[in-house]
Formats: sequence, structure tokens, C-alpha cells
Amino acid sequence: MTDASPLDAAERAVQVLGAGRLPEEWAATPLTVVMPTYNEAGNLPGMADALLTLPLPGLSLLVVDDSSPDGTGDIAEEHARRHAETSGRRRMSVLHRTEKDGLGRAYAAGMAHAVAEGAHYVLQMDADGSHPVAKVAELLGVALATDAGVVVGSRYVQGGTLSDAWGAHRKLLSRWANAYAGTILGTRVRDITGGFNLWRADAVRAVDLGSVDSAGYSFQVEMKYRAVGHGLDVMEVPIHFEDRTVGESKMNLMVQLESVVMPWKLRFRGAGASGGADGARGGRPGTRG
Ligand SMILES: Nc1nc2c(ncn2[C@@H]2O[C@H](COP(=O)(O)OP(=O)(O)O)[C@@H](O)[C@H]2O)c(=O)[nH]1
Ligand SMILES: [Mg+2]
Repeated sequence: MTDASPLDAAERAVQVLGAGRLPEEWAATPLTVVMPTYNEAGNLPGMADALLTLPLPGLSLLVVDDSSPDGTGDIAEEHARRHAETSGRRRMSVLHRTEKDGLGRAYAAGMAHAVAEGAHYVLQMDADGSHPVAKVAELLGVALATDAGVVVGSRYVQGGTLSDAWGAHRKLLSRWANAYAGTILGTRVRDITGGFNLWRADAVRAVDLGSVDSAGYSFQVEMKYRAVGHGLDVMEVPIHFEDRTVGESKMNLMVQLESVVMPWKLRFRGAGASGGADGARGGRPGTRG
């Protein structure tokens, strides 16, 4: 990892991952999955079980619930009690917040908490099954094998795909929203709006969560823009993005408006993005996009 270029390291990572399992010492890396929930009672238990049965003993799950009226917070709490500790770290815990305060605020609180508790890596992940559990080890492996501060589970690099349940119109809208933010901000991160992102702890500290402006979904864009501005390497690994089958999307007009305005705000404020898009790498690990 020290004497090879990031490119060689990424190629090695892909070889290791091709074996289907991370080496033991990598699998034990303290990794916290931060999962914001609002009315995800039908999704959360299955997601938690899928994550906690991965061959990743270092993985902990932190649910950030905004007092969901459907009782997601209590269900998560009960589930957490059933999962035992490993080597002193709780496998699952819940951060309860008093009111619905937006996806971005929930992530900021959860990621700060995870890093303060000693996580070496933090993974952002939705509770609705859109993000593939089977890719978690690969994201971690790529992060460990390279200098990447952020590894993006990407819908928009070669090999990335969108749910077949999405019609052409919705796919186009998603692509357009991604291109909109990326073009205004001049970044080469291909999936800048995506929400399945692995962060190295020092990268989380570098972006300074306390000063993040976005309350809602534009958090994803703002965080990656900040990462690039701080000179962190951003790598993208292709994923298949599934449509949610249970529960409802929390996307609303306010959230959409914030996402339209935020790229302009960030661009004109600078947001410490002096490095522009340099440092962003697209494509499979080992390729430059
Ligand atoms: N804690 C919290 N979680 C939220 C909030 N808004 C959305 N979420 C969660 O964020 C994730 C993504 O939201 P989702 O509605 O699936 O967004 P979509 O995929 O863009 O339609 C899900 O796990 C939601 O439950 C919020 O205000 N607070
Ligand atoms: Mg969703």
C-alpha cells in the first residue's frame, strides 16, 4: 500500500476482492454504517440482519431515526438489543432525534457520532434496500487498498445500473439531476448525487460536518464537493441501484428546491473547493475516468 501507485493498489484490491472475501485483518476494520430512517419499519429489520451477517466482524450499524411515527426507532432499538457486542464495540445502536429534520442533518449527526466513537470508516447507506449490501465489502476493500478518502457506490460509471422498475422518464430525471449538479460544480465525480458512499474517518473530519449547509438530499452533493475541494481522492465503484419495494420515498418539493439551489450556492461561495475537480477518479478501480 505504501510503495505502489494508487492504480496498482486498486488493481490489487480488485484481485483480492475477486476472491470474494476480504482478508481477515481488513474484515475486522472498525466500520460504521450510518443509516438514516424515517418510517422504514418494513425495511429496517431486514437491512440490519443482512448487514450484520456479512463476513465483516468490524462492521457496526448506527441507525439515525427522526422519531418515525411508524415506530422505526423502537423497532431498531429492540433489534439492537438482539445483536451482541464484538470486541467491545456494539454491533448496532440507534441515535434518536426528536423531529424530522432532513436526510442531510441526520447523516451529519450520525457520521460525527460514528467518527467520535472510533470508526475508521463510515458508510452512508439508505434503509430502503436501494443500496446493495453485497457491495459493502468491495467498497471497504477499495478504500483500504488505495488512497481514496471517499469511495462512491456509483450508478454512473461503466457497469453501474439503475433499477428496471424505473421508467425511461425517471432514469432520465435522475441522470439529469446528477449532470446538473456536476456541471455547475465542475467536478468529475460521476455520481455526485448518490447516497452510497464510504468515507475514511480523517476525510469526514476534513470536510467539517458542523459547517455543512444542506439539510436534505443535497448533502450528498455538498459532501463530495467538499471532499474534492480538500484534495481528497474520490473513487467510484459501479453498483446496481434498486427501487424501494416497501414504504414511501421522503423526497418532497422543499428537498428538490434545495437540490436545485445548492450547487449554485456552493459554486459561488467556493466552499473551499479551490482544487476544483482534480483528484476525482471515475470508472472501475484501477482506471481513470
Ligand atoms: N432520519 C431521517 N431519515 C430520512 C429523512 N428523509 C429521508 N430519510 C431516510 O433517508 C433514506 C433515503 O430516503 P428515500 O426516501 O428513500 O429517498 P429517495 O430514495 O431519494 O426516494 C431512507 O432511509 C429514508 O428513511 C429525514 O428527514 N430524517
Ligand atoms: Mg430511496
